[in-house]
Amino acid sequence: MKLFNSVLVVTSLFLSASAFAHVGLGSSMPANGAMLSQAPTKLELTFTAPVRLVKLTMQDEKQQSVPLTLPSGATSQAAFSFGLPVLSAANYTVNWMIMGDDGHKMKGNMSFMLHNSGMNTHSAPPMTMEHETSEHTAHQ
Ligand SMILES: [Cu+2]
Repeated sequence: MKLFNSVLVVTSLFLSASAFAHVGLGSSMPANGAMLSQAPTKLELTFTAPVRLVKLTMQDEKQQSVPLTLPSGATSQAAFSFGLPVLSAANYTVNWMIMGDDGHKMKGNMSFMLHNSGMNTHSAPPMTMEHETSEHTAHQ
């Protein structure tokens, strides 16, 4: 009984500690919140620890999906790279579901904007603060 109790204590300590250590997205290319004028040809996601990618979707603001091919292997890895089709100007959101080696599933997302590279899509220079604030707060 004493052993059983201490196992419970250790387990709950571990659980509360691991809540802070959950895997998340470390970095990405394009970066979360990026505003691009050239279409990226790759999507790269780097997590803070090796994970299995359970689900990955990418959509524009009209819910049009961009096809992405998940890695077929079942081994955990921290960095993933996906070739992208030719993207048109839109706001894209990438949603993922990952499973860390602790067996916890985590969900998250990141988004970026792709602007037309043409001259007349912006009346103001593309990177002004005014533009970033007005458009980017809308798709957080
Ligand atoms: Cu923008």
